[in-house]
Amino acid sequence: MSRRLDLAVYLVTTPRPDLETVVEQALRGGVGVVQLRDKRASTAQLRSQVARLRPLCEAHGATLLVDDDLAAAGLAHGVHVGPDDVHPVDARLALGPDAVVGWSLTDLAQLDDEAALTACDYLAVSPVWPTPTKPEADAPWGLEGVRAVVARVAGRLPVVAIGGIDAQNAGAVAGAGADGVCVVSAICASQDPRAAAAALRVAVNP
Ligand code: TZP
Ligand code: MG
Repeated sequence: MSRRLDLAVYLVTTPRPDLETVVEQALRGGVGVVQLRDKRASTAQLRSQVARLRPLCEAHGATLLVDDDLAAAGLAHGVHVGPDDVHPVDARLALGPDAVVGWSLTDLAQLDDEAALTACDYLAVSPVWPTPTKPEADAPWGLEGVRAVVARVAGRLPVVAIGGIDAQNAGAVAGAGADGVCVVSAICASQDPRAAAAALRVAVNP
């Protein structure tokens, strides 16, 4: 990975007609990573969304990732995968050394997978808290889980957390050692995505 990766405030998108507007506002507010996540979209649909979002992200020095779909991620800056998706080693092989590869952690045992850790650029503790945005998510880690993961990989890989994070609790997530917070609703459900992103940035880096 040769890109500068600013994980402090990381937006995971949810499908909506005005996605580009929300992403642009969030970028203005200081989002450093945008992950395009749409479980129902085809690869062709994801690729056309990437083509529209990538210039926006690059204009703000931000990184655009795609959830799970390697063919679409090849047009972006990288991919985010979970434990049930393509393995990080295979993602790295497919996308090459310059791509960003992120990996969701739902179980501490994943940290025993040395090859996966070597292939990744960051880890995402998922979910830190229960969230209506992803009711099917695994058991929540809580802040203790964030601390446990950070203790295992500190100095090796940056760690972000996702699930139920907002401007009120983002400071606690950073205080537990996370390098950044990933959010869907704290930005996407806000009337003012720019202000919401800016508030998260202040909460993470007061
Ligand atoms: N993965 C784990 S929790 C989650 C995802 C995609 C959704 C997070 O949404 P929100 O609205 O920020 O709680
Ligand atoms: Mg996935």
